[in-house]
Amino acid sequence: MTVLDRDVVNANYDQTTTYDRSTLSSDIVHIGFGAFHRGHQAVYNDLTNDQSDKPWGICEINMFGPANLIDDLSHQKGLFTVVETSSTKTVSRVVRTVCEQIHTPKKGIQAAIDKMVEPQVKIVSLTITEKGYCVDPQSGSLDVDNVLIAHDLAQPHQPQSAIGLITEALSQRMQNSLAPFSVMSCDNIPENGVLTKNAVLSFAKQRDAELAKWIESNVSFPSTMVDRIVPAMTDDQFDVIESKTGYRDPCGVVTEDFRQWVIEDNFVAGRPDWSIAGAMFVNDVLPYEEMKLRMLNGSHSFLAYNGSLAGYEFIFQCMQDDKLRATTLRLMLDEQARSLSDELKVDLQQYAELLIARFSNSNIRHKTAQIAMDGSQKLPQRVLDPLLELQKRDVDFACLPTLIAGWMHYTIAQVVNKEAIADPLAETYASVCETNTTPEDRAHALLSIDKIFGDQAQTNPQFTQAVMEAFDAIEHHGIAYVVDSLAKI
Ligand code: NAI
Ligand code: CS2
Repeated sequence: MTVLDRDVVNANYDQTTTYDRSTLSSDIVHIGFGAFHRGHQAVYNDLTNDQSDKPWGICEINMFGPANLIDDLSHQKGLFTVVETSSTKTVSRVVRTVCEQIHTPKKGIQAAIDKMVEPQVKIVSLTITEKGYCVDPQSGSLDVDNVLIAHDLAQPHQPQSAIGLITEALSQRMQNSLAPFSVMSCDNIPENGVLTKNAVLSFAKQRDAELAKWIESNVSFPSTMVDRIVPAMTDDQFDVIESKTGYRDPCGVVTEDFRQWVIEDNFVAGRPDWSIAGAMFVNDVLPYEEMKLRMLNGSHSFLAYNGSLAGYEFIFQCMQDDKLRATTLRLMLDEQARSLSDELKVDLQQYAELLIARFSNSNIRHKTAQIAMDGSQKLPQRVLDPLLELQKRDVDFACLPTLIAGWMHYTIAQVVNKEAIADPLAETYASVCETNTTPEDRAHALLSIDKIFGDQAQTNPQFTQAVMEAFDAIEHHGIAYVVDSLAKI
C-alpha cells in the first residue's frame, strides 16, 4: 500500500458506497478525466453500483493535460474524494467505481486503443470539452483542417484526437468481429450524440467506406444533458477537502450539491441503471439540453464576460450585485425561456429561480475567467441560436446582444493586454485586432467570424445593429450603466 493509498482509505468520509470492488472490470471507458466527470458521471455510477447486482467499472483515459493526475489516481487505486456543498451543508464522499487509468501521452495511444478493444467494454463516454470534438462550432461538421484531425487522417492507427481514437477502436472491433460499444458524449453541446456521430462518421468515411457503414448500422450515440457545477480546483478548494476529510486528495473535487442527468435511452451494449442515482432516461433529450444550455450556460457566459468587465472574479459575487442578478434573471425568463420548445414540460420560472440560487452559493468558487474560456465554441449554442429563434418568433431581445458585446470587449481587452487567450480561435482574435484599430472596427470584425456567427453580420441587420449598439453602450457608458438599464426594464 502506498502512502497516498493508505491516506485515502483512512480519510474521514461522511458517505461511502460499500459494494465489492474486487469484481470491477472496465465496462466503461471514459475519455476526459477532468473535474466534471469526477463530480458527475463517476458519482452516478458509484451510487448505482451500490444497488446493482453487477457493479460497472470505469477505465479513465486522459489524452491531454499533465500526467500527475492519472499517476495520483493510480496510486490511490482509483479512489478519489468528492465534496458536495450547498450554501449551508457540506458532505464528503469517496468514489469507488474507477478500476483502471491511462494517460496516453505517457503510456502511448496503443494502450488506450487496446483497452477500448477489450470485449467487456460496452460504453465509451466523453467529457473532452467542446473543442475536443474538432468540429466547426457554427455548422457542427468535422473540421478537416484541425491539426489533430489532419494528423489522424494521415496516421489513423496512431490517433491524437478523441474522434480518431474512437474510430480506430471501432475499426479494430469490426475487424475482430467484436460487438460494438455505445459512444456517449457528456459535454455541453446540443444534440451532443448527433454531433459525435456525425464527427465519427465523417472521419470514418474518409478512412474506409465499409467501416463508416458498420459504425452507422451498429454503434449508438446517445445524447445527454448533463448538469452540475464543478469548478476547476484551486489550493483553497484542496484546503476545503483536507479540512473535511483529513486528506488533501490531489484527485478530489468540490462541487455544488445539485446534479442532473437526462439521457437518451439508446445503448447498443447495455448500460447501468443510472436512474437508481436520479438520472432520467428519455426518448428526446434536445428540449432539456436547450433549456439548460440557454438558461444556465447562456447566463453563465453573460456573467463570465459582463461580470468580469464589472470586476467580479467569481459567479457568486455577480449574484451579490442586485442589478446583475436582476439582469441575469431577465435574460433567463424574458429571452432564453421564450426561445425554447413548447414541448418542454418544466416550470421555467421555478427553474430560473433555482439557477439563481445555485449561482449564489458562495461555497462554490466558480471563476468568471474559467467560464469565459473557449468562447468561440460556446457562443453559437448559448446565444446565437436562441437569439435567432427569438427573431423568428418576433420576441424582443436586449440581454443576448449585450452578452455578445461583453464577449467582444472582454476579447479585445485580452488581445490588447497581451493576455494568453484560451480559445481555439485565439490567433483569429489577435489578427482581427491587428488589422483593425478602432473598437467599432474590431467589434465588426469579431462579429464577422463565420465559425462563430455564420453570415449573420452580412445578412441580418437587426442582429448586427443590436449587438453594435450594446457594444457602443458598454464602450461609452461602462458595463455598470448598461446592466443598470437592463435591470430596470
Ligand atoms: P477540465 O479542464 O477539468 O477537464 C477537461 C478534460 O478534457 C481533461 O481530461 C482533458 O484531458 C480533456 N481534453 C481537453 N481537450 C481535449 C481534446 N482535444 N481531446 C480529448 N480530450 C481533451 O474540465 P471539466 O470541468 O471536466 O469540463 C469538461 C467539460 O465537461 C466541459 O467543457 C463541459 O462540456 C462539460 N461540463 C462541465 C461542467 C463543469 O461544471 N465543470 C458541467 C457540465 C458539463
Ligand atoms: C460553464 C459550465 O464552463 C462553462 O462554460 O457554463 O461548465 C457549467 O458550469 C456547467 O454546464 C453546469 O452544469
